[in-house]
Amino acid sequence: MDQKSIPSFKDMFAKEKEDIFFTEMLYGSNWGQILKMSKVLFEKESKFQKILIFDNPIFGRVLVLDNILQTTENDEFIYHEMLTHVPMLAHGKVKKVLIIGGADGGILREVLRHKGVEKATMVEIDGIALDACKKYMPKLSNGAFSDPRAEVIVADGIEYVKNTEEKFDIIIVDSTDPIGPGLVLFTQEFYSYCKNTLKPYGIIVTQNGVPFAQTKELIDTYNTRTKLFKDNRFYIAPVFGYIGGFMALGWATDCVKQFETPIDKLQERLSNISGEMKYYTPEVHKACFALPMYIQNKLK
Ligand code: AG3
Repeated sequence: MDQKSIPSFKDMFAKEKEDIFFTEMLYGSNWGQILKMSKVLFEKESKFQKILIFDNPIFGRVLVLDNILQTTENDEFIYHEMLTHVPMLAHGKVKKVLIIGGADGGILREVLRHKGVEKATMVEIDGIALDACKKYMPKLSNGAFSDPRAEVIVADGIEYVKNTEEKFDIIIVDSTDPIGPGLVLFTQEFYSYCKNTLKPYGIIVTQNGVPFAQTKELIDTYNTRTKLFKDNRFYIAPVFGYIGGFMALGWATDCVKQFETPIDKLQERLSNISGEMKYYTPEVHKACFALPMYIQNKLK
């Protein structure tokens, strides 16, 4: 089904009595996933991308950008906890965090759970996506946008890291896949600006797709970042809405000891975080860096 030929999902609901489905074909035309849309809440084409928000009985509210599922209310905790707490707890003294992307506010919410954080700056390119998420997916940010420690800037992430004089302990790149507006966030140029924006013990983490299906993305990122950082590796988490098994999350830093933070330190630092974890544990933190052989083979 050609998504572009559909004028409006809302119109279809008005006319049709049959169920209506969202089809995602991220990995080419041979494999995809479909989700029933029990209700469409928002549909709009911004300057950067096509935004769609709908309800699904299994996933809850779902955010889709350019026909790719980005996050869902019911499985978002895995991705947002792992992308946030793994670098922040490994570091242990985080005061300033930079988030690139992350319109839904899930990363901002997790960052601000850390009591030691003084400022979280989020740079999101698409103001329309940001407003739509605030309005239709409020559970994701859960009040984070009104936290006084949050600074939200609507701007291009690469321009921001190129020009800012601020330095951060952690940079979290919560991007789309390397297509459309997200593409530039996978370049050597972008990573080198990020490196300059990190403090001495700083760590940058990124989303790097599903290795089984997006192998080139994994290898390209690995090769690019090996040129820039002393420690460059991936860790894994299974995110149900990102079909294809484990998702790879990228980790890069010049401070090699961050990777070795012992489990008792991680445990101790957990007390500086408010609320409960749904996925992260110090044991999961240690284990997630152990890569299955099919992934290791790609990184030789
Ligand atoms: N951004 C990552 C979406 C990746 C989709 N890729 C895939 N299915 N292989 C998520 C944004 C959540 N804040």
